[in-house]
Amino acid sequence: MQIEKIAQMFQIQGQPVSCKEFGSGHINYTVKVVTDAGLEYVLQRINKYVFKDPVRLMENVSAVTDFLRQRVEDPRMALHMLPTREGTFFFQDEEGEYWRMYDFIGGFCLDAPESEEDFYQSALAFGRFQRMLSDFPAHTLYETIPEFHNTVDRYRQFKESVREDRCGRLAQVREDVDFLLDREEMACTLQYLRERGELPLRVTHNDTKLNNVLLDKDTRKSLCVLDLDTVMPGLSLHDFGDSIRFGAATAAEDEPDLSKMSLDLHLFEVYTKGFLEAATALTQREVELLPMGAFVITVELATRFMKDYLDGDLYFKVAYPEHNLVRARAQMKLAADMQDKMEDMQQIVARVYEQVCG
Ligand code: ADP
Ligand code: GN1
Ligand code: MG
Repeated sequence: MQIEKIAQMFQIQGQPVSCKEFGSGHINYTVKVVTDAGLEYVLQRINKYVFKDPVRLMENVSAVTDFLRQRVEDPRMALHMLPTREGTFFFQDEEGEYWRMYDFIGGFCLDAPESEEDFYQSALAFGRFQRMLSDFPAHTLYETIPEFHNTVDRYRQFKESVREDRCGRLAQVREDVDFLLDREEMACTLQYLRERGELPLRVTHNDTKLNNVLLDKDTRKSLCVLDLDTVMPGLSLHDFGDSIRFGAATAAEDEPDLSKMSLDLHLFEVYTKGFLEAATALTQREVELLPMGAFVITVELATRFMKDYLDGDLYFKVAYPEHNLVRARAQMKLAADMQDKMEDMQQIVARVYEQVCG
């Protein structure tokens, strides 16, 4: 079915005059739709391989966006979904694909911070997001990807792919696999604490990359958080950690030159400040474990990229055949640097906590 036709299934104003793929997400197919009435929309095809029940996923997104819209002063600070002409929040085409439509929010997303202020703004956005959802009824949320940040389970899946070696790629990556296996115990720390009830379960975003935050094009202040497909009960430490992994790294997530990849401690400090200022009052334990959150999520993602490489690139969009391997290695290099800088990070957190909450 033509993309223009799909766009017309939703309650848009005017006729589509342009439909262009955009954004740099790894999961959904995203199109910007412009109409002859001068309005702009975002049309997305939900990835059915990743999200097994798109209808329940859309119920989550709809509940969360409704909830947020009642709490923000500027409508651009929460996503707004457009219903179809039949009044549902998704359209299913004849191939069984699910589509949804958002109002386009005038602003921009960054794949790397251009200044420390950009990164600070994203910390405020994710911190606010967590705070605003602190009284959302968490039990009503469907788990869109079960065990999404259960690192123990991620390792189980990774080891399964290593055993199966479906594409015969293992021989080439033995050392990388060993690197990850050597860090399994440490990477599973947060999951063990979660299972023992030592960390509070909160409504979290679970995919807190910088490019999931929209910045205002004039003021560069953060407007809103995007990509709500993985909003589920989870750990604040994963949200904090994923932002650090992506935004406080000295190179892109898929940098092939590993000598360029490390953790920027100054950016780590900048984000910590914004997050502690805006997030729900974190427990002492959560605050102490923030640096561990960064390490855990980085190793976890490395196992996910490596698993996908071994499986033959089924999950993440890839631009070239070795892309997942390059991504995995970049994350491993970053994780190793985080391990070396663990004490520095802990000192920074203690200092910032004293300034912000002391
Ligand atoms: P993915 O799961 O593939 O990452 P996202 O929901 O993050 O999908 O969307 C991909 C990109 O599309 C975002 O990084 C952002 O640039 C852009 N985008 C998504 N929704 C909107 C919106 N409502 N307004 C403006 N841009 C958007
Ligand atoms: C995916 O959807 P996107 O591109 O924002 C992935 C995240 C990874 C990220 C790595 C649903 O995020 O978990 O951390 O890629 N999302 C899903 O860039 O798996
Ligand atoms: Mg995204």
